Order: sequence, then C-alpha cells, then structure tokens
Amino acid sequence: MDWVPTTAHWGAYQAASDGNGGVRVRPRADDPAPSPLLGNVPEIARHSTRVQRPAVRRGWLSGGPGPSSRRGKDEFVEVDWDTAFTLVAAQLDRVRHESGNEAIYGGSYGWGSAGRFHHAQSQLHRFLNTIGGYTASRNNYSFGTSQVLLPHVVGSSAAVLGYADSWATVREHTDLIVAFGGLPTKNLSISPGGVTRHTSAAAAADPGMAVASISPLADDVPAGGRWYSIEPGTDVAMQLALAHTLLTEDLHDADFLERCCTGFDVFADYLLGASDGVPKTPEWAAGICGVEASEIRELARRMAAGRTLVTVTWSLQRTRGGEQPVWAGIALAAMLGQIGLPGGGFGHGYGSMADVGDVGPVLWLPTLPQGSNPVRAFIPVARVADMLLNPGAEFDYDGQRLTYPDIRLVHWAGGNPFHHHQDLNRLRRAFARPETVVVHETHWTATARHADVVLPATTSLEREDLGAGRRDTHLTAMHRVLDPVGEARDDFSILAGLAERLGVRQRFTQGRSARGWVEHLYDRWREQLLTQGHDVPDFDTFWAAGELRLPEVPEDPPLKRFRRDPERERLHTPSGRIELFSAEVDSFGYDDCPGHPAWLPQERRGPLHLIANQPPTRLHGQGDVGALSRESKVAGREPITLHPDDAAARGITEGAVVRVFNERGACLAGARLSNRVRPGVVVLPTGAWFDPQPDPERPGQDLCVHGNPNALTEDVGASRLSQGCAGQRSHVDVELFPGPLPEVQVHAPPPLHPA
Ligand SMILES: Nc1nc2c(c(=O)[nH]1)N[C@H]1C(S)=C(S)[C@@H](COP(=O)(O)OP(=O)(O)OC[C@H]3O[C@@H](n4cnc5c(=O)[nH]c(N)nc54)[C@H](O)[C@@H]3O)O[C@H]1N2
Ligand SMILES: Nc1nc2c(c(=O)[nH]1)N[C@H]1C(S)=C(S)[C@@H](COP(=O)(O)OP(=O)(O)OC[C@H]3O[C@@H](n4cnc5c(=O)[nH]c(N)nc54)[C@H](O)[C@@H]3O)O[C@H]1N2
Ligand SMILES: [Mo]
Repeated sequence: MDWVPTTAHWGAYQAASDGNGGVRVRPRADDPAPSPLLGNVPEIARHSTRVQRPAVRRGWLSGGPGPSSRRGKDEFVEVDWDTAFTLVAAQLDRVRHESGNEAIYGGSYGWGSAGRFHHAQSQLHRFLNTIGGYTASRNNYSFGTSQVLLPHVVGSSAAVLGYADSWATVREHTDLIVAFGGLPTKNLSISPGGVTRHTSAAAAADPGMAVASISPLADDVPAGGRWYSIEPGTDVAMQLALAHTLLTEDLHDADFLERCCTGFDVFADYLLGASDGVPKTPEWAAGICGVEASEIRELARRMAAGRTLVTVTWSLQRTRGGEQPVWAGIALAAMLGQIGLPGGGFGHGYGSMADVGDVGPVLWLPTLPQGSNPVRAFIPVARVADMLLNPGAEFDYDGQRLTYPDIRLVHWAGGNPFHHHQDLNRLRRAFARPETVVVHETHWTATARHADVVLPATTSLEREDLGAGRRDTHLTAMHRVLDPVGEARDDFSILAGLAERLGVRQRFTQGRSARGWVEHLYDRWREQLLTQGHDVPDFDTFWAAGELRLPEVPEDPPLKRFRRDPERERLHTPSGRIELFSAEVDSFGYDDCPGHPAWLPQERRGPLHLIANQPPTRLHGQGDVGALSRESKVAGREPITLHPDDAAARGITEGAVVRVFNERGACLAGARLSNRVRPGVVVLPTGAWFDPQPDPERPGQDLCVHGNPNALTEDVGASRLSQGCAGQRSHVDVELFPGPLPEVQVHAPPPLHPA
C-alpha cells in the first residue's frame, strides 16, 4: 500500500487506496494534535450521497427556465455531460445577452476543498470573468463584521487578523489571557487550505498561563482556565465595566492613549455616564451579564497588573451588533497600553481558527489568476436572500447606499448556502426567484437538491494539487489517491467544457491541462521566491518529496511598527491612530453602530438562547455523512445540549427527540443534558444537512427533521455598517417531540431517473 501526502481544511495527512476503490487515512507522524475530523474521510469519499452523473430538475427540464417553488421538492433526471453543457451554456448565454452579466450571481461563497488550483470558487470566478463577469459578494461569513469595522478602527483588518502573535510568543510573554468567547480547542484543527501540523490546537489546549474564559459554555474553557459563565450577547457590558474600573481606579495607560489613540475622551465620557447618564460600573454590568461585580473589578485589577492579551472569538461578531464586542475589546486593550507589545494587546480569533497564533510565514502562495470582473454590482455576502427577494431595493453598507441587482441565474461551486445561510425557510423562498440555479457539488447536499442543474465534482483525493494554508509551515504535494466517483469531473474541467460551448475555452484554460496548471502555478511561485533569494526546488523534486518547507520571511507587524513610532508609521485611519471614537462611523448615523463601542441591548424573543456554533464533529456541513459525525447523533438527529434544569422544566430526558422552534421555523434534535452549559442556554451546532419535510403538527409549515439550526436563525445583517452574518445566536423554545418520528432522508441520495 502506497501512502501519499495530501491536505484538507482539517490539516495535512496521509492517504492510501484500500484496494477496493475506497481510502485509508492516517495522521502525519509529527502532528502534535491530529484532527478528529480525519475520522469522517473514508466514509465521505465514497458515500452513497456522492453525485455520480449530471442531473437536471424535472420541472426545469420540461418547463424551461423560470421562477419555481418546486426547487428543493422536485425529482431529478440524470443526463450525459454533453446535454448538461448544452443546457447550462445556453442559459449563461441567454441571460448575459438579455439581461447583462450583472444578472448572473457568482459570489459562490463557501469553503470547497483545500488545494490552491482546484479551489472551486476561484475557478468559477475566473470562468465567469472570461464571459463578461458576474455580481460578486464581499467579505465572509467567518469575520465579515470585523472586515468592515477594523479599517475604521486600526486602518485595516489585516493589522489584527493577519499578524496575531504566535502561541510561542504568548507563552513566553503573557501573564493573563482574557478570552471573550473562550478558547474552544474543538475549532483549532481547521484553517482555510489546511495546516501541516496542529501546533495551535496543542498550545490552546494547555496554554501554560492564567486564562479568564468568558463564555456561556464550560467546554470553551482550556485546561486550568477559569470559567466566567456569561449571559449570551452581553460581553460588551462586561467589557465596559472592566474599562470603567481601569479608568476610575486609575489603572489605565494615559500615555499610550494620548500617543497612539484618538477619541478616548468621548469613550471615557460614555464609560462614566457623562453622555448618557448611565455609569458603566461593574454593578450595572452584573445586572446584565450575570458575572458578579466583585469578580469584574478583581479581573480588571489583574489585567492591569501584568502582560495581558484581550482576545475575542469571531463568534462574538457573528451576531446583531457584532461590531461592539470587537471594538470594546480593542478599547480595553488600548487602555491597558499593551497593543504592539509581544503577547499583549488585542487578539481576534485565538480559539476560532488554527492559523491565528500559528508560526508559519505570512507568504504569498501559488494562486490561480481570476482575471478581472467588469460588473460593478456586489453584495455583502450574507445579504444573498435579500438580494434574490428584493431586486432593485436599496440597502446600507459601510456609509454607502447600494441597490440589489436583478438576478436571473445563480451559479454556485464549492459552497452550501443551505448550510451557511440564516433562516433557511426564507432562503427557499429566495431560491424560488431566479430562472436557473446551477450547482457543482461532490455530494447531494441541500443546496444541490435546490438546484436546476447539478454538476458532479471530484474531491481533492481524486485529483492533483498544491496545498497550504495561511501561516502554514509547508507546501504539500497533494497526490491523487482515488479514481473519480461515477462521471465526476473537477471544477476546472467542468468550466472548461462550458467555456468551450461559449467559444472561450482557450482563454479560460490557456491551453493547459489541470496538471499543466499545477506545475505552472508552482513554477511562477518558485520564480518569485528565487528572485527573493530563497532556495526552492523544481517541481519534479518537490512532487517526489511530497512536501516543501516554506522559507522563513522576516516580518514586522503593522501594529508593532506603529507602536514604536506612531508619527511616522501612521495607521490607515483618518487620524492615523487607533480610533476609539470614529468621526466617520459616527457620521453615517447608524443607530446599530454608533461612533464608539457601546452597549446596544438586544430584544429577547424566546425563553432560551440558542447558540449555533461550529460543530466539533465535522467542518460545517462537510463530513456530516462521515463516521465521526454520524456516531455523535442522538436518535439519528443532531445533538442539542441543554442544562438539566431547563430540560426538567420541559419534561425532557437524556436522549429524547425534541422540537426546537421559534417564529421562523422548527427542527428536531436529540437531547443531551449537561451542566456545562449555562442555564437558559441551549447549543445546537451548525452543519446537520438540512432536511425539510412537512410538519406533521403544523399544517403548511416545514420541519427540518435532522437538526439544522439555520431553520431557526434570523436573516439580518449584524448592522447597517457591515451587513455581516448574524447566525451565531438566536432565541428558541424546546419541547418534547411526541412522534411519530419522521425519517431523516437527506443522508441518502434523492430519487434519480434516467433521461
Ligand atoms: N447559524 C450559523 N450559521 C453559520 C455559522 C454560524 O456560526 N452559525 N458560521 C458560518 C461560517 S463562519 C461559515 S465559514 C459558513 C460555512 O459555509 P460553507 O463553506 O458553505 O460550508 P461547507 O459545508 O464547507 O460547504 C462547502 C461545500 O463545498 C462542497 N465541496 C467540497 N469540495 C468541493 C469541490 O472541489 N468542488 C465543488 N464544486 N464543491 C466542493 C462540499 O461538499 C460542501 O457542500 O457557515 C456559516 N453559517
Ligand atoms: N471543528 C470545527 N472547527 C471549525 C469549524 C467547523 O466547522 N468545525 N469552522 C471553522 C470556521 S469557518 C470558523 S469561521 C471558525 C469560527 O470560530 P468561532 O466563531 O470563534 O467559533 P464558534 O464555535 O462558532 O464559537 C466559539 C464559541 O463562542 C461562544 N459564544 C457564542 N456566543 C457567545 C456570547 O455571546 N458570548 C461569549 N462570551 N461567548 C459566546 C460559544 O460558546 C462558542 O463555543 O471555526 C473554524 N473551526
Ligand atoms: Mo467561517
């Protein structure tokens, strides 16, 4: 058996054919914390839900393109590639000529698979650019709120997100980590593109210093950390009270605030209550966030006594008003005066992703050129359902008034909006609006089931590529391990086939095969590194070795430079400094994002807080049919964790199937009881494949029988500033489900008919 190197978003590993068409996997010998998600790989590679052949929705095939509420409910007819190419190319051509390229939505958000060349979204963007462009999306679901806020506060989002101190630096210099959102190690096997060795996961599991972990869940607390159990959505109140204590006890660094910040006077007036009559005292905060005033005061004093890293997980900004905990965290770090010092200041995403705190160089990696998009229209990524439902409507975004384009054709490759988007019942109505929906998928996900044309894509085990993630240490030669399933093709060949029908094959492929492109991207990258004086082997040597250690590049992070010389190394903010009050944000006049960090109380609409966080057993929806994910299910449903008191009040026992519901929707889930969640809080992670079926008890309504929390979340932007994803939390109630229990159908392929 030949073990070959490969990588995935859950990290590099080794794979071998099992001799029967399947795959065996094992971690790298030098990985200090291999990902448990490896356990899903053998099953997902060859699962019955793999898409085998191109398939077309019956109603679209017989009735032609047009809006249809049958999407997601119709049958599929399998066709050959020739027919599929003809059908899709004809619609791309018709739509761009009748309505312009703006009528094609190609944002195509989603993680797809690791691999620098076969990155589905990049492939699609390059293809659509060769035929005149598309309506694009901006920012991401992960930290889209921060991507818009941070430029106003520190001049760029990279200043914070791109240059986190390594875990080694934190261990050496930091006395106390104050972690809003905790340091959940379950998240740290993941980084986009993969990480070669899981050093962050190993470090976060045992940081070797004091950690104050502020979260509604004990599982977010690392070994030896102290759990501050907080009411969800109230971190800003606690942060303001910590700041209030620093100010009133004269523990703040007035010199740093004077030298490196602007607007502290406005923020201080707000803390003291001079501007709104409410002093943000620990007693005030305790009544909101549930952490005792004495504990807040004592924590503030400890923070001022040594080197302190204030860190905020990305989850805290993935919600209504999500700008505020990030901005307040920066204000708190600024008051401590340690921004730009090793192991001090502000961190964002320790506990969210493997690459935050990882050791690899910030380096340009081999990248597929996408060409340029002449279409100006775009949306902030999480406004997709709004766009499809409201063509021509206006909306706010970062000080601009923008208009939703009128989309006729949706083309998606490498993403699962019926996993990632909020209020999936509303998304179904939105997906009924376009004339044609084309999806490239490896598996029969809910998104594939809502398409008109499904084109079967290979997985990375079935092709060759180069793999590395942000701040990774190695470039992996991703060898092919398996033959493609059925008639599956890689996204590049699918798009080359469409390009051929549209007369632009040569422009799209530049005459190269997939392997030719992999070598070409490597050679271009190597040439650039050689001119910078790095020693990089030729392609054949690299491919045979299976990996390449990335060269060390010296770095001088923007905030460290700035701290040394704030006059010469000005930040790209209007003042050139850290803005604790932003006159620009203030001038936009948004009630949901004022000019300084503020406590914005949220209306509570339901007796229980729902936390829809990242799943410990898979990557989003990827791997839901794998062994690790399936074994975690309760009665075949996604587990929901409740506090025993909340369960008892509802007659719910361990292992019972429950109905989780609110005014937007409902799903089933399997009850797990634990006092590691705060009373009043339930946790239902994302990623159980959406399986809407008619609700036996509520005629006319759908019930996701499997447990996808996005049946319940609200489809709103974080604020008018960022329009970021707000899916992390919602309000729900839970009741016993009396049965009879509907079967989960989404883990089997839909009925497929011959043409
Ligand atoms: N309620 C709630 N919702 C959330 C979040 C939350 O906290 N709460 N988190 C959000 C976040 S941070 C994110 S990043 C999103 C993630 O949302 P997505 O990135 O959309 O989720 P994935 O399941 O990774 O979807 C990727 C899809 O690509 C397919 N795929 C894999 N490889 C290939 C390939 O080579 N070619 C093609 N064509 N397809 C391929 C996979 O089968 C999979 O269906 O979810 C968001 N949704
Ligand atoms: N295993 C696994 N790991 C992943 C992913 C995955 O799908 N699976 N996805 C990856 C991706 S794409 C991303 S963007 C990152 C996301 O990284 P994050 O967004 O940071 O991760 P989450 O797990 O959604 O949330 C982290 C914790 O925040 C806590 N939290 C929620 N609301 C509140 C609150 O109001 N206050 C406080 N103090 N805490 C709160 C929850 O208890 C939760 O466990 O994760 C990455 N890592
Ligand atoms: Mo994400």
